[in-house]
Amino acid sequence: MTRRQWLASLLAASTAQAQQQRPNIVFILADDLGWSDLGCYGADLHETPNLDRFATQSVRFTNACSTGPVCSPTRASIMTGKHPAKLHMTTWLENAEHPATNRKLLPPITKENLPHGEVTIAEVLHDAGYYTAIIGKWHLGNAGFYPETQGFDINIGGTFWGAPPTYFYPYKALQSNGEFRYVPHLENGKPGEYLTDRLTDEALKVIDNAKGRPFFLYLAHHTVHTPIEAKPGMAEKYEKKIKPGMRHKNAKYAAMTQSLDESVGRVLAKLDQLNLAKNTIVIFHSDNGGYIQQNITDNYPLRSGKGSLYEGGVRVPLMIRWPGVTPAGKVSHEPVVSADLYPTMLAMTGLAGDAKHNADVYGKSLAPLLKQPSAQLDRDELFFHYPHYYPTTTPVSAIRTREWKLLEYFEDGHLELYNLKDDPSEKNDLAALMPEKARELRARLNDWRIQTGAQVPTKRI
Ligand SMILES: [Ca+2]
Repeated sequence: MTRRQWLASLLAASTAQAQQQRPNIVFILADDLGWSDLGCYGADLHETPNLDRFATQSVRFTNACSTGPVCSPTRASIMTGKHPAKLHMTTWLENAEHPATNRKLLPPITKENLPHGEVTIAEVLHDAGYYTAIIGKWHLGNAGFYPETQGFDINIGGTFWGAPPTYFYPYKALQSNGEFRYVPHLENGKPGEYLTDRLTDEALKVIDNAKGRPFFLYLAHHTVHTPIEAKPGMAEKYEKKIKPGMRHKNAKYAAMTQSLDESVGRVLAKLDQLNLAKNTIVIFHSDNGGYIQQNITDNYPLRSGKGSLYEGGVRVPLMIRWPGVTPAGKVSHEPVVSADLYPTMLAMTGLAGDAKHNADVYGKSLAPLLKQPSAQLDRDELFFHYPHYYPTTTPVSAIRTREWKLLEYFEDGHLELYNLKDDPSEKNDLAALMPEKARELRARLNDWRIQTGAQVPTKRI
């Protein structure tokens, strides 16, 4: 061996060792899971023993918000750390280029595809030697913009669509609008096979296939999004359990939540079994508040649900287990947002990412809170922007501080002001009583919209 070869082999060995020392990341994202849907967040009907146990091993956030009140905006912010308003991806993809034209305002036309120029967390991790896999829902672009083009080695199931046609194999069906919808790469299933279980099987294979390489497993479950379909025999237990006065009343939804919980239990058990838990960060989160139409769920004590910028639309579960760092079973009450997870993942893996991209990142690293859950971040407010219609809302922006929340509705410009400390259910609008506070917060919100280049709705002619 020449000296040059010897040096090269030494360098390769040390690079491999550095890669091995980097922690794996398992990021489990639930779809439409509401803030109070889990036992450890106060659910009354649902049973989630695995997630409740995970809470005792993690830092659990009580004021975590999704960056958007619907699917795609939050997912874009997780992938890039940027605000959906900055990305011009403020609504779900199927809605992006076809805004409502029969309402008082005309919502902006927004982007369907996450641009290739964005540096996704998968790209950063992939470039650092990680084996990167998405299992489940993508919802960030058409075929030319699928996960394979954004840093993922493996894509099982990720497409343009935001929901499966059915949770049962073969996961394909003709929709009422004539569209044939399917979930790809799940061939060779068995009749009766259930999507949440199958995606978990695929996730476990990723962990096996990593074979010593650091891995990033983004398990983006479709559950508990519609269609509300439970595994046979699982809903009956909840039917019997429902009592008058319970806030959750949907046995099938409860069963779907149980399937999600079982998936988390299987993934955590796999990490234990392969002795990987000590070097694997696990994040559990949801992409927006619970869906309150059709009596599916209830985000009590929070107001409203998916689509809305009241707390029920954006407050979601978030728990993070960072081995050797997070104290077990602690709670952080600091307001945080999904976009924070991008810089958090950089901090946890010790990777710098792309300086130019990072300059436009909205999120802040949660590492200080994961080390010291009673700490506060150096950030005074969070901003939300949804210039679109949904059954729960008209176009709206919001600013929230640790104590205050102001919503500005675009149709008539009216402001609503709530004190979240005294009034977490947002029942008492203080805007008329405290006009100075409302004006101050409105000015900060407006400044942020201008700085961010947020798209706003226009008057219909
Ligand atoms: Ca969603």
